[in-house]
Amino acid sequence: MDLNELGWKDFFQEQIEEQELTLLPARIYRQDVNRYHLFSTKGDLTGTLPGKLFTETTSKAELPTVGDWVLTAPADEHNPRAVIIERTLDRMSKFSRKQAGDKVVEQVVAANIDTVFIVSGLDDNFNVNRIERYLVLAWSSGANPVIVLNKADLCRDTADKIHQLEPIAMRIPIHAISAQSGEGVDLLRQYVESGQTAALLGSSGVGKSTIINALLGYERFDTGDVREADSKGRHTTSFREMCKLDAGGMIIDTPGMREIQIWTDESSLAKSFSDVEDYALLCKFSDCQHDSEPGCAVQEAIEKGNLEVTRLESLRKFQRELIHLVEKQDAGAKAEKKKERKKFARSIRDRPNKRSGA
Ligand SMILES: Nc1nc2c(ncn2[C@@H]2O[C@H](COP(=O)(O)OP(=O)(O)OP(=O)(O)O)[C@@H](O)[C@H]2O)c(=O)[nH]1
Ligand SMILES: [Mg+2]
Ligand SMILES: [Zn+2]
Repeated sequence: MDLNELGWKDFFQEQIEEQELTLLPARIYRQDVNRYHLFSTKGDLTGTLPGKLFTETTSKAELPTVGDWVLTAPADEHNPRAVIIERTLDRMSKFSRKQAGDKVVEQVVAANIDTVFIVSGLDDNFNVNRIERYLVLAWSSGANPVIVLNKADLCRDTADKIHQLEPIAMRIPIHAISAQSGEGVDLLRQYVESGQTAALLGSSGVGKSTIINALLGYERFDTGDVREADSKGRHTTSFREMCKLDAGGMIIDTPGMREIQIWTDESSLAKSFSDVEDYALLCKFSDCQHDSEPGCAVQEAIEKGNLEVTRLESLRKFQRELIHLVEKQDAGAKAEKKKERKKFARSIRDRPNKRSGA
């Protein structure tokens, strides 16, 4: 494999400093705690992260993850496959969510991806609100979202379901496929040509691993049954993994997400709702809340049937979530600072007194 096939771009080359030219670039395809599996021009490698990288990192999201490019040095003269990760290169894109649970921590699910496939089943799994939520995350990632509706073989009203997605998808491509019969799978190949990287995201049981197997032409990943009652999956895939497609291109399988809590910012949210935002620019007042102000272009578009009222409602809901997220983040940062101040005070208090000591 040459570097370009692995997804190397000028963006990464430009980050390499003179003194790093002897280091070997490699790309993480799987992570087991502090053991990284890497693709490189010298074949597969296993890398570890030196302790200093842990202590120097201020947030978990900065640690290398699947899809990341790292610079490596040999770790063991007897084992050419073992390397030390010296540095993670800046990311071109990243798909993040808020880590599940209470803590306000960013989890980077996949890095350096060109396309995010948002996968949904056309069975009982189909849910417009959930797809809208994934789109908010995808728009914040810096990669291009593509909606994949799988299990077309189980659905009799595919055209109607695509129609339901039109207001939220804006101009994003929507592909209805069946990974099981193979129908439409080839439509996805245009996003994973040589040098490109895509990640599959979606709930458990929608067929992410089955789609990759169909693209590969063999059963590379385990797949699992869904519950008949509600089409829910059983969380068959338990770790993220990137693999190479024969025709070029890299694809990342991910475990089905239980919660999709947003991790975004104001400007990315505006991108996900550019339909509403385009009208908002035309409102008479620049701080228009789109309620009952005179000259509100958003309300006018809704009245004329050019914009679905649900889009404005969704935008407001996500804005509230974002405010909540930022508040929790601030509170978390404050608590962290307080803890640090206490630790510092303790260290001063406990410091042996040089003058009285000796
Ligand atoms: N009828 C039908 N079943 C499918 C299709 N694609 C996948 N399945 C089935 O759906 C079930 C779940 O597929 P998986 O590929 O394991 O789903 P997943 O998204 O990887 O699920 P997790 O790994 O749990 O996140 C399996 O029984 C597949 O055989 C399809 O196009 N049509
Ligand atoms: Mg899977
Ligand atoms: Zn307005």
